[in-house]
Amino acid sequence: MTWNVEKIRRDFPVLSREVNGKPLVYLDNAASSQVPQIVIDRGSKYLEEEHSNVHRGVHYLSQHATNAFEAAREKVKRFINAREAAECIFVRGCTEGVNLVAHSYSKVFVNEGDEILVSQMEHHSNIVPWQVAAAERGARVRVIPMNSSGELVIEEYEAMLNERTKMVAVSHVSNSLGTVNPVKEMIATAHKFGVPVCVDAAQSVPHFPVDVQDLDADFFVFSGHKMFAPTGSGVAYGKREWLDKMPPYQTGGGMIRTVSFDGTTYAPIPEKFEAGTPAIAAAIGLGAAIDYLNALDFEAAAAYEHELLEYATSRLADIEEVTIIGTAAEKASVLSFTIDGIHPHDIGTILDQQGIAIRAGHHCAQPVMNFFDVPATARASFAFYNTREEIDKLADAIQKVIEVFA
Ligand code: 7TS
Repeated sequence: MTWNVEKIRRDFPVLSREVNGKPLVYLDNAASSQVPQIVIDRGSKYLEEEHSNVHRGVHYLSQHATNAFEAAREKVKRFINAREAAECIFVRGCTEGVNLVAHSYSKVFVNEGDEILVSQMEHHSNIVPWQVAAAERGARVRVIPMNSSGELVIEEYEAMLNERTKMVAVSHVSNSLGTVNPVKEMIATAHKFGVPVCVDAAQSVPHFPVDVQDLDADFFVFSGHKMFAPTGSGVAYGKREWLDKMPPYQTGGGMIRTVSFDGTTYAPIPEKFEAGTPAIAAAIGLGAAIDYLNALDFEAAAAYEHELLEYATSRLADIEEVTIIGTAAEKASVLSFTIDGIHPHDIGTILDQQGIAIRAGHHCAQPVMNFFDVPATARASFAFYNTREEIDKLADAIQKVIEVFA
């Protein structure tokens, strides 16, 4: 293993702090990942030396800010291998991105009696916008089922596609189960029916390299703050052939070509979908995070992280009282579990006393909790800066939780 995790950890200042008198063990990366020093420095530099509005001024700072903002878009384009930077819309995060796609797409392409497919393991962010958009258009949302391992039932998915289907919305990686869905194959099947696919990539882009052209994704949406960038950054990628036909999601300054009281014409993409002053510092920070990932061996990072997940899975599987929720053959980063007779919130609280940060709750995936008939799970989620020692601490702390409640 060539991955030098101790060296990598030094890039992330927060990882050396203590919490509750113990060294921080940060295992809540699916909620938000930590930020490396070079991303922090890039944000500070913008605020100290370059801050100005974009796309407006002729003055030096504004041009500089515009260049930095558009350079970040180019970095996003290369990172996901989009055909053109204009297909990469800056949004506040995955939630705003899905709302943009759901509402704007549905206004043109979804009509009475149509169907939108979402999977049973989606985050609420990839369910509710589709429910609302479908209701507005007289369409209905249908659910692609999963099995007891937390894998989508692909035969049933294929049987659900028909001439009424107008969209498939599916996560690349489930935030509550860790399942890696076969989105490339699912997209190919949807395309046989002429149906576009919106991939919720919030939990894939931080964990392995992605390629929207190889996947042939129609839309591909993610947040910056789960991929080592600041909050307020995110991307809604869409193929130009769709985005050109979709109406603006929000309107106002920055997205127009001409405005008069007789009517308004819109700017081309990406501006058409970027009304108002964008989160400039956050977008530049996302660009810096991409630089950081590009400078790593991201494939090696993914392999290391996968090994961590397997190690953690085996450590927890050895504890009799623990039940792992989500046992798909293909998984990334996420380990959800329950302990007989102990509420996940109590697990989370006791672990926090040991300096161990995990998430306890429904993870914005209540349909998943209902499916497994649990109110909530405890969830450890990993990044390439976590270590086997941290997983040992997690396993030991879980033993302690069981002893306390015995
Ligand atoms: N989609 C998935 C798969 C997610 O995991 C999340 C956030 C979102 C969408 C929404 O992203 P946001 O940045 O717009 O909030 N998931 C989590 C989580 O698992 N714990 O906290 C947030």
